[in-house]
Formats: sequence, C-alpha cells, structure tokens
Amino acid sequence: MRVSSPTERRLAALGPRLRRQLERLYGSTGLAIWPRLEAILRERAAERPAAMAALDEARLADPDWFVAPDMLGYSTYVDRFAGTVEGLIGHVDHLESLGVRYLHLLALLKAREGDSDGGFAVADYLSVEPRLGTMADVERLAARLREGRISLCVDLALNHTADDHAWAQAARDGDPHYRAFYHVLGDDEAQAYEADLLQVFPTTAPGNFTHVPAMGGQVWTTFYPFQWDLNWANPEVMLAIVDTMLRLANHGFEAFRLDSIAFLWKQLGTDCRNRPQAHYIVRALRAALDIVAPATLLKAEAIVPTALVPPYFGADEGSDWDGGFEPECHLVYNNSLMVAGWVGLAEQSAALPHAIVAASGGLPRGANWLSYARCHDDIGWGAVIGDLAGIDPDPVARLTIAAKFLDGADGSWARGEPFQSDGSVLHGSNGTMASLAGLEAARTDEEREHAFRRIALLNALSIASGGLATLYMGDEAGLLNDHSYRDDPDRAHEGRWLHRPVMDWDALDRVAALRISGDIRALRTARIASGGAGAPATIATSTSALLGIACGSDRVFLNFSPHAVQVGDLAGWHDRVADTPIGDDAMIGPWSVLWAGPSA
Ligand code: OTU
Repeated sequence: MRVSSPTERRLAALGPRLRRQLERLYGSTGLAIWPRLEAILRERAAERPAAMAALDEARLADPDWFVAPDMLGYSTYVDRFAGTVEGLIGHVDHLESLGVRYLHLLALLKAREGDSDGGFAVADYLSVEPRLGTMADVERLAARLREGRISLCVDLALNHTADDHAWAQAARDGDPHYRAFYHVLGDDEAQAYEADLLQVFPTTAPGNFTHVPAMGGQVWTTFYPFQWDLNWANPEVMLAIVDTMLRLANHGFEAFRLDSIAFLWKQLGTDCRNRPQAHYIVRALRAALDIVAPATLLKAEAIVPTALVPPYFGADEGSDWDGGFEPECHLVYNNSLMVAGWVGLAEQSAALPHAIVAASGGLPRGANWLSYARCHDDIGWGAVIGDLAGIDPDPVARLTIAAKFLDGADGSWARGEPFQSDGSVLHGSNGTMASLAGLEAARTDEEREHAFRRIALLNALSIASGGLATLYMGDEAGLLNDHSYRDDPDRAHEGRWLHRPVMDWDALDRVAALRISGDIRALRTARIASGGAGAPATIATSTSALLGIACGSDRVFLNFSPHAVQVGDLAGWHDRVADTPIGDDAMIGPWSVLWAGPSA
C-alpha cells in the first residue's frame, strides 16, 4: 500500500476522469495503456521540484488565482526581446514595470533547422533552442519570474512536430513504432480527406498533405510541409506528450499554450476541426496535470467562432455549464474580441465589439479569456465569419471592407498588409498594433494623438473585458511594421514577420512608448481598483459608436468613432484615469476611453 501522498490522493480522485478520456478515445486499448500512464504520472510526480510542489498546494487552495484584476500578460520571442534566455533575465524589470504577471515565450524549444514556422516546428520538446540557452537557464529564469509573481508560459505545439524531430527521423528510417506517430495516407485517401479540409496557409503552403518518399505516401501536414501532424488516434502519442508536458512542468513552466488544438483529431468527411475527440485529448492532458502539477495552466489556442469555445473550457458539446462539465483549459484566446476591436475601429462602430463582449459571458469557475489586441500571428478573419453568421447577411463582404481598411485602402490611417492573399480574398491581415492603429501614417499632432487613443482603446477593450489581457512585445513601445524580413531568405515568404520587430530598447524613453505604456499602466491600475476580472458584461449606451463594459465596480466606455459622443448621466462617478469627478452630462472624446468608478 503506497503512503498516501498528495499525488496519490489526487491520482485516486482524478484517475477516473483521466481513464474516461482514454476509454472515449481508444476504447479498451486506452485502458490497456493505463498502467504505463500511471507509472509516468508517478515518476514525474516524484521528480517535481519542491518549489513547484509548493505552488501546487497554494493554487489548489485558490483555483481562481489567475482570474485576478492585476493579471497582465506579455508575449514575445526570446531572441527578438533579449537575444537569449540569459538576456531576458536582465529585462524582467521591464516586465515588472508594466505590472506583467504572465510571460509567454515564443520559439523557446529546439526548433527545426532552417524555416521552423517561427518556432512552431519543434525538433525537441525537451530542450531549449541552443542559440537561446539551456534548460538550466530557463529554470533560473522561471525562479526569477516566480520572485516577481510572473508565471512562465511556453508553447506546446502538440498538433505536429518538425520533420527533423527524432520521432520523424525514426519514422523516415522505417521504424514502425514512430511511423505510427504520424498520418501516412495513399493518394486517394488523402484526396478523400482533402475534399472537406480548409486551408491555413493557402498561398505559402496549399493543401494539407505532403508526399514524402521516405514515408511511402502522403504525410498529413495541416500547416507547412515540414510540420507533420501527430496521429492522436495512436495512444502511444498520448503517452509521449503527457510525459513531455509533465517534464516541462517540472522545469518551472506554469502554463502551456496548446497550439492548434482545434486540429488534433482527424475524421473523414469533416473539416477535421473541433472534433469531440480533440476535447477528450486535452481533458486527458488536463487530468494528468491536475494529478501531478496542478499549479499549471492550459491555454487553448483555438481560433474558432465564440459559439465553439465553451467545450475548450470543458463544457459538454453544445451544453451550458449545468449540462455537464469536465475541466479542459483554464484559458482560451478570445480571438473574436481581438478581431472585433479592429473591425470596430475600421467601421467606427461598437456594434461588433458589443456583440462579442455580450457573447463572451458565462465562464465556469477557474477559467478566463486570454484577451489581447495583437499577437505574433495575423488578424485571422475566418473565425469571426462564423460569429457573424446569423447576425449579418453577408459576413464576408462586411469583413472584407474592414480588412481592406486595415490594409490601408481608401485613405485609411491603417498600415496593415494582407496575409496569405493579395488582398483579393479574405484570409488575414498583418501589422503591428501601432502601424494598424495609424501611428505609422500619422503626419500631424492630431493624427498622432488619435493613433495613441486608438491604441489605448484596444488595450482598454482587452483589459476592461476582464480577461488575462496580454500585450505583444513592442506594442507597449509603439513599434512599427518591420519590413526587413523580406531580405531574409528564410522569412521572405512569411508575412507575419511584419509585426514581429526586434525590441527597440532605446524607444522606451521616447514619446510614443511613454504615452502608450503610460496608458497601459493607467488602465491596469483602474482595473485593479475596480476589482474586475473574469467574464465580461455589456452596459447599454446611447449610440452605436459607444461600447459600455461593466468591469468589477466600474463602468468603462469606449468610443469607436472620431467624434465626441454623449455618455449620459454619470453624476456620482469618478474618472479613474483622469482622477476627476464625472458630471451628469458626461461626454467622451474621439477614440477615447472613459473609465468610471463609483465616487469614494
Ligand atoms: C498557430 O496559428 C500559431 O499561432 C502560428 O504561429 C503557427 O504558424 C501555427 O499555429 C502552426 O503551428 O493554428 O489555431 O493564421 O493564426 O495557423 C489556429 C495563422 C492556428 C495562425 C493559425 C494559428
């Protein structure tokens, strides 16, 4: 009889939830792997460092620890921010100066030689990209971040590996065990699947399959040809990824960004996105973490219509929370709110931001949105087409107008560029926050002022809507589009490098950075004062340009138009940003935010 340790107690309590997922996925074969999976859980638990075990206990006592008014995130490539992990340790003070409590590092793990899709073609999940440092450096960084109450997040690209991953190399060399880690199809079978699949990179990587002679067939490659989709119908893949994830958690990572999880399960005759089995896979990962490393968060990178998000938090298919709930992810990207913010600017209307804030309510306990204005990816238009179905008679036409505006058409102040298209089709838009908001195009003081306000407006949408609001590196400094990628043979084809500039540390004491960072700090301070965090709610307003959000004790108004508009009677309320009382006939300026707290 084992001494009852916290892990043993959690294994006894949560093991059934994990076994249920295995049975749903693999039937009796799933239960046959249980002894091996149980051994992995115990081995990894035995290795869990004391500091992480202590964090486990603290967070079990406070499951909403990350749904907090002062939670603010930051996402960056290590090399573009600080060169190396060691260099990053030297810049943690910058993160602390912004009030950051969550740090997502991109392209940290060892990536494929050459083009690696920005680090998302992983060659070894368990080692750090050598030019960035070592896992020992990461453990020192994680310890430094914990001192500052900053949680370290890393991408777990579990839909695919690089084609030079050891598993792929073994498969290529004929090892049947690792060949079964991937999908290898005949031409006709691949064609049958392809008929229902969408394109992620239609311009740079058309199709979802790549003929690999050494594999003797068509390998499933949803993304780039060098990103081989893992075969999650194979329980050996589950064992390998659970072990990988727990080893990484023991190195000090407190959150995993689960990349592309909408694509995990393949089913003939479907678009192979958002399948029920994809959720069972993630719920198995969640159960394993809850047993061994409960301090650790899972964040779903599921770029899907808002209506398809609840199962990624754990709701049963199509049911509300009462209809059944199994924990899946703690955080889900609110991609639709990000897109809606940009559409709001383009349309000079709060209509879509209002609709998405209203659709983002009703979260379960221990869950929150990951809210953001920009990230390392494009503004993807596809998911919001789904959100607009039923609201708008022609979503594609409407979003095409917004996309063209953001790509700079018709005298627009935006300086974005089409992604995966020449602008003739609707796919995505690239650009840094400052360039998209008009700071690049601004030539007069008023144009610069309005650009600064539009940046603050979208940061306010992300912060006031209660999510784990996450900044993308350089946006706090107003960095503009970086066109240098066009001269790099490994990057020239990949337009998203436009909005992935190298950090300009000298810019931090210039006007743009001081204004933008100052606005961010003011919004974060206001949210802390409001006590607001978690699911957002809307407030009715007097005009379609004006969005109202309830945030804790406060009322936050966002003006998505270039004209001053009336807010209404706010007598007895206090402007938390300007620190002035607000009257009974409040107005809000062009592109502005009015954050109203109850008078003391
Ligand atoms: C994710 O992207 C990553 O964020 C991208 O940087 C990677 O290129 C990609 O996966 C492959 O790893 O998978 O859930 O439109 O926004 O591909 C959707 C491009 C994704 C990305 C989209 C997204």
